[in-house]
Amino acid sequence: MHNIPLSDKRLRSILDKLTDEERLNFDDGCLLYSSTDLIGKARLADFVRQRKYGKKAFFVYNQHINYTNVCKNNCLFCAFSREEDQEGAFTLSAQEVRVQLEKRLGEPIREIHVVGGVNPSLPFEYYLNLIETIKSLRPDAAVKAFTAVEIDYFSEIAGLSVTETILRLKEAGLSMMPGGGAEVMNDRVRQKLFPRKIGREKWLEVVKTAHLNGLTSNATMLYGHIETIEERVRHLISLRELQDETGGFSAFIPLAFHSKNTGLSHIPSTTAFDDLSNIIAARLMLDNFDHIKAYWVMIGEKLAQLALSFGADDLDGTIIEEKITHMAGATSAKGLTRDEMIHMIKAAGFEPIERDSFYNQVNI
Ligand code: V47
Ligand code: SF4
Repeated sequence: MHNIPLSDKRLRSILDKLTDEERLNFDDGCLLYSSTDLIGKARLADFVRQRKYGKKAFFVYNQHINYTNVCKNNCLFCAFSREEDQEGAFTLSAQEVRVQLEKRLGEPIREIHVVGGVNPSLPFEYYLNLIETIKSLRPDAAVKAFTAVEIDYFSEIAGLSVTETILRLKEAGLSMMPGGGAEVMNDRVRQKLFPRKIGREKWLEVVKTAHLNGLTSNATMLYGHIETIEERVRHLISLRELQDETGGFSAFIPLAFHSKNTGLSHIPSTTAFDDLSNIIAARLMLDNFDHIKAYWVMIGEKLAQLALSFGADDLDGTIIEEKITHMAGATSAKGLTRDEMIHMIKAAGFEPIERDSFYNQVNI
């Protein structure tokens, strides 16, 4: 281990800490982003990745349902949302969700990933009914639904505490929460990009409540817009601190900003260097997170495959019909087959492990 070649000598102190399994600090995090010794820092991330999983790489057979794109939050970085009366606005009825699920009933789907906008016209019962409908058609799949943003909103319209709201959703069949809506947990960034959406304290509080009530969740960070390296590192440290308290996070997913059709369309695409540096920094800073996902929808299939050697251990899933990133100009496929995922993983020298939402291996 000590022989790992590092062109950037400043990475040596990080190597020493990793060897001793010592926690990295804020300055280490900043160095992991700013050092241009991409291969050196990748070796550090791969060392930790292999210590945990060897050559295993996970994926899930999943399906996405976006139930509405009507949203009152108007985040500047979003190409997905619409006003209620705007062209292209949609809200799926339970029957329409049923039809989407029925189209793929023959496939061994393990996870249904459900998210939508904050739609002022829907009552709390709509969401309970949505989960119940999915569960009735897919009793064996985990329903991974609603970000902290949505759950906070449900508690407001239902007149219930966040705990009660979560318990009602659990009773209806909710299994876990996806990691969206965190963006960059920082007031400066929030004021400029998503002033109407919940901020750091609320996001962390809702997620903590979910964890304390028996739900696991993921966490994300939207990078590549106006945030600084320091703001990214503080975001990671906030997640790490909550994970120390609850242990409820399952995976972290860095989300590469896509600017097309957004209020920030002048911002260029993220670079491969930055996409991979985000995977590396996440793997090394989030020492208490089991899984780091390379989300192929956002960084493309080819870079996601390489990310497996830069600290990632999971490629998310087959998906089908991704909308949020494609409306913002993503050029990746809208879905992949199981065979394509297996091929991507094997061709990179890794062992594909098909998993369920809780990282139990399932037989192929
Ligand atoms: O919350 C919105 C982000 C998120 C854009 O938990 C954008 O397993 C890029 O959270 N460019 C939704 N990103 C996606 C998400 C997710 C994806 C895959 C797996 C999991 C999981 C979670 O996408 C939103 C927002 O942060 N987003 N607009 C955009 N233009
Ligand atoms: Fe609404 Fe989410 Fe888009 Fe923000 S990112 S406008 S909360 S759908």
